[in-house]
Amino acid sequence: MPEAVSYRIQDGIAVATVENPPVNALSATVRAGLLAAAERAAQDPEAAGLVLAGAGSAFIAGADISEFGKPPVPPALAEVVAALEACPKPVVAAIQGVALGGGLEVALGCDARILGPKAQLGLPEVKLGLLPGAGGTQRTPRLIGPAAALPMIASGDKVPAAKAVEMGLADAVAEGDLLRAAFARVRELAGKPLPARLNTRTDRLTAPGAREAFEAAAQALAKRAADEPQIAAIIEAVRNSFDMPLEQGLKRERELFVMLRDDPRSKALRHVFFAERQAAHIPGLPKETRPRAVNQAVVLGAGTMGTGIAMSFANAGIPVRIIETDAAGLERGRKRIADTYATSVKRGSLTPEARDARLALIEGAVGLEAAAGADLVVEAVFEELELKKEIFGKLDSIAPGAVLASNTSYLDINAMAAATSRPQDVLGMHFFSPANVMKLLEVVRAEKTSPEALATAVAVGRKLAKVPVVVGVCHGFVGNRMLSRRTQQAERLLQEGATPGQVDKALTEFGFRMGPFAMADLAGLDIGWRVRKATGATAPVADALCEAGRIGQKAGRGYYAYPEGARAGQPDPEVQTLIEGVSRKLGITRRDISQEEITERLIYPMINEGARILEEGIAARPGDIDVVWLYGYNWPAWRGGPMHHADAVGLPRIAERLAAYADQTGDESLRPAALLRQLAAEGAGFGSLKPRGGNTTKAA
Ligand code: TC6
Repeated sequence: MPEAVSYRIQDGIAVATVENPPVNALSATVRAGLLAAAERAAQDPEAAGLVLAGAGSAFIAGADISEFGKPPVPPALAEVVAALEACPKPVVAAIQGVALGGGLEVALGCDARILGPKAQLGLPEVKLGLLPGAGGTQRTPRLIGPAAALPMIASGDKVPAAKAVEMGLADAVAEGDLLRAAFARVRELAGKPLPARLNTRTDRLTAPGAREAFEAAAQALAKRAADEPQIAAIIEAVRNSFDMPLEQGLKRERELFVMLRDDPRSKALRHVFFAERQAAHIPGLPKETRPRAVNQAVVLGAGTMGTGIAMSFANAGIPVRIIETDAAGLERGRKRIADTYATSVKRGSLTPEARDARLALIEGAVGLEAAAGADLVVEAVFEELELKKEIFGKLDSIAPGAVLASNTSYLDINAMAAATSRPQDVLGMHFFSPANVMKLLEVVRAEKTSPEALATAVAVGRKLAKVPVVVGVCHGFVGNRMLSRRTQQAERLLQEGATPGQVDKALTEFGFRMGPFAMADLAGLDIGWRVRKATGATAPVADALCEAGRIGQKAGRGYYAYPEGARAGQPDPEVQTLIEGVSRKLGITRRDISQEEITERLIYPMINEGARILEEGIAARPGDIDVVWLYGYNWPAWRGGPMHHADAVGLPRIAERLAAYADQTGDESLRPAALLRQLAAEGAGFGSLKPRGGNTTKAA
């Protein structure tokens, strides 16, 4: 028998244990092992029944996602489940950890599911753009009823042990030893006629009101079903449990699974799953590196970012001190925090007790001296390099031993590090606004940052429930550097003939929740204006809007008009006149611009900048760039991130379009980057690149 599943007899019962670290995914050898165990137990005179168990912390986390898209290797999972269901002896799943996807489908082939207290059951396939493909859509409704099965499958959320028993998804939570409890269940069932298994049960389907309740649940998903193919497929498959015998229902489920699996949207979501996990594997980090403990954090600055960052620490249970230069600034920060938590309590997402516990972890202080005793300092003061250098110079001695991080969005971390006597302790921790909500954390590794400091920032980021991505020093790092290319093109498209509405529509139809101009109105145009004035940069349309007092929603007018009470902007003829004036002044003849051109001119220059970022080693992998865009800028997950999208479109096309736009507009920044041209010529994609920066180590 393949060793990924061991088989032994204990107390007259066969125990098959899945041992395929890290999460006992159902690779081909595990499937073969389970099938063999079911067949062996059926014949084994010493076995009164069979218990399935998982070694380590997971029962079975599901299919091995990395196998999807490769030629299938028998046995299929459906065959394994059918063999369990055909076993003439009782079969019990002893579930101590996660039983997800195919892992739960295996357990549904058993007579009973006995749980450990930490067990979690779920069918998360929907999050990968799939539906359960080994009977989950047919057996779950037969076990808990279609009206309960549908939302469970459509949400993909994990169900904790006690709730699983309450729903009827599992039989009991073991008191004491799980294996003993599973054995007891086998003995209860052994030697008598076995209760009906899910392949023959129909009582849940024929119960009075079952169909009506199911249709109501399906109706509640109508909007999602229109947008997400897997939701429509899940509804269809679960509905089939009423209308088709099991065999036929399973066949249709399989067809739907294959259709979804081969859809580029599911491929993109699977890419996201692995890209997010790959980001934790950091190049050049020695294996023995251990993060430092962070028991006290300090945040400098009680502005929007500082308070958001402080809340992130408190939300994760880490004591945090916010420092301001004066009492009034501190008070404004306190109010901002109190208001944010009050809104959460009002919405019901936070209990008053949890709010009080969080507030108790946040203290305020005036003056930099209060940074003494910190294990980690996150600086979030004004974006002025000289000010930051001065602060870092002082922190050096005020907070000895602390990791010193800057939340700067653009500025040179190497220069800040050079202002201290211990540059190895300095790095960037770039949060995204609102910092207590957004999941992205760019961890900026400066020239002299030590592995230990880097590991500390990554570990803290994880504790804060962020997705940390390690990037190098450059203006704007990964996310904002690419964003600036899009912003530049959005402005130019207006000058050349597009309207703000057309530009925004191109991006919302691409899948973003908001276009660049609606976003700019929401964030306020004045900040960028101030930066441009300070650096001598110009954006003629944006500048003209600001000069006319149109600084965004807060002024009731920006790229759009916001008449009293309107949340969504409305096109404003005054803006059109103003843009046309700018075009005239610049000597540009306005033209009609197709939506295709608008989309390509917004997206392809970002990809081009991503290629430069990879060339320079600022990001180690294209997947890291994708993760930055997914969690920092709400890139639509089903498009997998900009670099995955580029591979899906094909690099030759992108290189060719960029060259054509560079010729057409004379804008040399659009010229395809060397790496993009090279990969396009080789017929390769970004996905074929090896990580930069040496061997990787998974951050602890
Ligand atoms: C399905 O079952 C369909 C069946 C139908 C068939 C016809 N496959 O997340 P972590 C790796 S669809 C391959 O960091 P955690 C992961 O890449 C599947 N690899 O740990 C990482 O590798 P690394 C339905 C997998 O403790 C390592 O394991 N199931 C898989 O925070 C640790 O992962 C799911 O969608 C996999 N299925 O969370 C479940 N799962 O060390 C997906 C994990 O090289 N998995 N890996 O970086 C999860 O939700 C979580 O991984 C977890 C563990 C809750 C199992």
